[in-house]
Amino acid sequence: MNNFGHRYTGLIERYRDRLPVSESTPIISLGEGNTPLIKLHNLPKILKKNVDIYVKYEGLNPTGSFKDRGMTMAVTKAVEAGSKAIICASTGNTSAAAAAYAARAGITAFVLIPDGKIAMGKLAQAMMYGAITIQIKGNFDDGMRLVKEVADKAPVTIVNSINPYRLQGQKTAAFEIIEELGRAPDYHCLPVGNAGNITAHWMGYCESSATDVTKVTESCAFCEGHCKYAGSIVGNRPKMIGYQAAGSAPFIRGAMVDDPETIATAIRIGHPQSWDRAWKVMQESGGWFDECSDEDILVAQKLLAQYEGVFCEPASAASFAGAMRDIQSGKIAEGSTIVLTLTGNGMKDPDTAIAQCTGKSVMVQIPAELDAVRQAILNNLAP
Ligand code: AN7
Repeated sequence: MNNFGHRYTGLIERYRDRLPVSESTPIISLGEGNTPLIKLHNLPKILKKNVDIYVKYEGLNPTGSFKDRGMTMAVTKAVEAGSKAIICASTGNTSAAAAAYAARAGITAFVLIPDGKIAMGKLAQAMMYGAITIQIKGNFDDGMRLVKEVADKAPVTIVNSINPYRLQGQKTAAFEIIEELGRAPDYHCLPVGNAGNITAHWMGYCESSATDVTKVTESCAFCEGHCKYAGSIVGNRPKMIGYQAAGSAPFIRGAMVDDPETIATAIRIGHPQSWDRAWKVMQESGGWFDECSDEDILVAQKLLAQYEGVFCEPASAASFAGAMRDIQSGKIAEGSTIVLTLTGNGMKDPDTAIAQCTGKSVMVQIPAELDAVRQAILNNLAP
């Protein structure tokens, strides 16, 4: 069987039957979704634990983060409803995605970003895609409050994750994972900011397991509906684990945080919009929240890059930082299959990356002469 002539055209087309669109909905897509699920080969050996770890590399979406999954839906529905402008507050990735999908749709994007606290690549994206970029003297939470207030007073559609279509699009990542593994993983770890993504993944897993059960009970030739699974949702769903940066960890404190701080600027959020829903996810899935220090996050980011060739941004590395600790302590059991969502591409934040990689072994400066190059090679070959 070959796939000649089959062009992937994005997650709405692929999962049309599980998303709120109709035949006449004008789909705004950049071919998002269908991201690689990469099995880690080297790091599990270093951890000396018998676990299967897969990373869902969402940094390979069209604007470099998982936000594209939600934004294709949110902008599609905004355009369908006749909206001419969208607005969001953002720590950077939502604004990049909103700007790109608005450009694609021929509408205006307004993005509110925290002054000086967004990674350079994300700022470049918002500006280059042509969004009206509004820097506020405040943090993400201030921006979110303002966006909610202004949307009542101006003709703009909010495309933050309080827009329900965002989570609808984002749930498709869970569908892709189940299709590739043939089942849900035992654990699914994500970095948490507003907690929209962890909520969306849980929705996706629940919807999938419900359809699987219906299929089993309807098509099973043996039990005629009398087996132990009949009428119930079988538990092929993961425990969901949410990791926050220690300086921005309202779910760990059990209360909102007013002055969130972390090097992982994407998750520098103290007032999560999906607070209640994320607690429910933990209750239903049997998972947990935990926190990671900035230092652990940066170590995890570098390990993924240098041992597996996978470059994610700092916020994304929180999922690996936390998982490493929980695998080592045995809280995540040996023999488990674990999926980590790497939410954004490392190239979004070159400043943080380069700052970690100074030092002789990484950057060698020499004269432009053959002998000096030869010597640099000999000095730096692995033993
Ligand atoms: C790389 O762009 O909130 O828990 O405004 O960019 O669903 O909020 C970004 C969030 C994780 C957290 N990783 O996801 C924004 C924004 C990366 C992110 C998160 C974000 P949620």
